[in-house]
Amino acid sequence: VITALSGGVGASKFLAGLVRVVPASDVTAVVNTADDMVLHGLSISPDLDTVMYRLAGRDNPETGWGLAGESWTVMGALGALGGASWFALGDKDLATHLYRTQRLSEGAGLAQVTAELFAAHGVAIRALPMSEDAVRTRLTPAEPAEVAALVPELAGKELAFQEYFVRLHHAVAVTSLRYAGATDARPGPGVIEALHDAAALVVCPSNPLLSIGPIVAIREIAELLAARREDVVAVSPLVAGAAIKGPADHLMAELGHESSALGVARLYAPWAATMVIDEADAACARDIESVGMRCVVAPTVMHDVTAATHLARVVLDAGH
Ligand code: FO1
Repeated sequence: VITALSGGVGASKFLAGLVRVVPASDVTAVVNTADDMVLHGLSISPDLDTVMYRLAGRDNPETGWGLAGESWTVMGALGALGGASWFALGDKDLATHLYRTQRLSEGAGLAQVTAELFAAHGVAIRALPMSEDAVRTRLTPAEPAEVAALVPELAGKELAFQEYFVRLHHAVAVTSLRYAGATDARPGPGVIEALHDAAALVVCPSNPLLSIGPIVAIREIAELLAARREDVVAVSPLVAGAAIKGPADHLMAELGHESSALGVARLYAPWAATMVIDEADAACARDIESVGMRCVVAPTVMHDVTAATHLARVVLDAGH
């Protein structure tokens, strides 16, 4: 079994390639849940759903999140009532949140509900929420006035993740980030076994601070990864200092990390022995080796599933 630490869009693309190299039933994804939120009373798990929809072949290729061929009747009606419509929940996507919310209210755990949803979508990989305890990413804006000008009601507040990411379009600088609840959080059901038993451990090309950071903020997960450091292969999501999608590059810089494959390597070096970096960053390879990691240079930009498949092969070879 291959166990992969996973965020949303980048991870889902990588996993779609990985299941072309090994049987989907041999893949376990430990998925970030620190972006999860309750909105309109619904339990929303964006990264789990992004992985599920892409592996089901139902993803929306324009957005990277949500479902293809979506309609927006409910959001339109909600907006007309003056309800919160900044976080766009499509009509079909809403069914996922209704199902999850109902099952959680019946006492099922998030891991169980996730297994049910993946099975209903015919997705054969095993997706494990990193934790069933609430771990939530929160960010402090650098310029309160900037936030106040964009969304007055967020003025002076520490931002919940989706307020930062979606409501403010990750366009405001931040001075700090924390994973609220991580100190006391236990790994989700099956996570420790999946990390312990895996033949190979992979870190998907996901945001180091927003997607991978929360997973390794759970102490038992960090300890197990460190113990298996030799077997951990990570893919840099930064190419030539830039993120393919999302705020990883400027967020790294704002929080005092170099915005480059080397900056990612410094974050991962305590618990990962191998980094895969893009050809555009070949000049970084020596520096990455000097922080104590092996470095493999390959094309990492997943333009399509063929490129993702190639990258998955490189990553699996790098682990041997
Ligand atoms: N991202 C957006 O940029 N705007 C949205 O309105 C939005 C809605 C949304 C609904 C369901 C879902 O599962 C994801 C959604 N996302 C949206 C994506 C999501 O907030 C982020 O991509 C992740 O949390 C970051 O990995």
